[in-house]
Amino acid sequence: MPANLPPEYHRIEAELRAARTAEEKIDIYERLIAVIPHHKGTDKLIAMYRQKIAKAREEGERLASTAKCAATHKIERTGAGQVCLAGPPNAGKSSLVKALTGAAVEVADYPFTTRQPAPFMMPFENVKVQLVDTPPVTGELMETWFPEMVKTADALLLVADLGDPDAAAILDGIAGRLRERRIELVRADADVPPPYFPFRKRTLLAANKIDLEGAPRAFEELEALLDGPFERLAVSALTGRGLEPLRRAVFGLLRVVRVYSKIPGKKAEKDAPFTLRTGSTVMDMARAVHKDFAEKLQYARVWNAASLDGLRVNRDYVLADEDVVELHI
Ligand SMILES: Nc1nc2c(ncn2[C@@H]2O[C@H](COP(=O)(O)OP(=O)(O)OP(=O)(O)O)[C@@H](O)[C@H]2O)c(=O)[nH]1
Ligand SMILES: [Mg+2]
Repeated sequence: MPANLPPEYHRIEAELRAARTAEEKIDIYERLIAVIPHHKGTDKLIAMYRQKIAKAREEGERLASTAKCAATHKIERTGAGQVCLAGPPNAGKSSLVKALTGAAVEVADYPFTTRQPAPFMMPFENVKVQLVDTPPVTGELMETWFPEMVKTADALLLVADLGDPDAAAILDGIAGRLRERRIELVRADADVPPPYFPFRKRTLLAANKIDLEGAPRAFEELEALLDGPFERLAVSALTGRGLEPLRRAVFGLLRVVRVYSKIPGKKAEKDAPFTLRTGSTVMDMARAVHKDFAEKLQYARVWNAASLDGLRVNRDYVLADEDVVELHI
């Protein structure tokens, strides 16, 4: 047991004895990780709690799936990344998903139209981003599975209703409720380390219904009132205004680069990029292509629109969006 654990650690640890459900245990493990000072001597302890969280989640999911509800709330990530929507009833979440993906999403002028989370694929240039449409949430109304879904998504798209004079208060309520679950909403360009606690979620705000009379003014007011540090875009699912910048910004939330693999003597396949986390190196790309490449990689050549024309680089070279890479083994 490493030394220098603060007194809160022992207080929180004592709560474990009374914890019954997987969710209670996860909550305690998360709080323990939050108070453990992070340094070399505590790595193992933190890793142990992470493992316990994973186990408790599995246990929780097993139990919940027998109750047949949680299984429908877990959505497997596909495409370049997963972005979860969040917003109050009738804000236009499903309308935005429908407009951005072209899918047949149910939309109606009464609240609680969407009952279950559901994934849809949004094309952006040559990649697809998974958008998860969700049932409405507010500070008062948020089922327990919702924060868990936000935690596992790559990023969050908050949707505000510019037709609602209380839009700012409602968004603050949502952010507050998520904060209670240790989810902190941060800017799209914020650094998000591995899931230390609290969870940091890159967030974008789509202020919808900018077509309504008085909405531009409501948008300005929202800007002035809102607490969150995230970027805001005024959009209309109805008229399409602002949707292309929104599409690009949603892709930007993922913080990935698209890189193209090229075979010597041939052209790059631009319609099938690899999507890698921003900051990935040539070696990370080799791993994504095939394990043989990762083991035998000697060097790579890189082309890009900006300046490189077949430059020879080593494995640590950090790739930029749209780099063309020829791996040599
Ligand atoms: N004027 C205007 N109306 C919109 C816009 N987007 C959505 N709406 C309308 O707002 C209503 C609610 O839209 P939905 O997309 O179902 O809203 P939602 O947020 O998914 O609602 P829930 O599923 O109940 O949470 C519908 O009547 C839409 O036609 C918009 O940009 N402008
Ligand atoms: Mg909906």
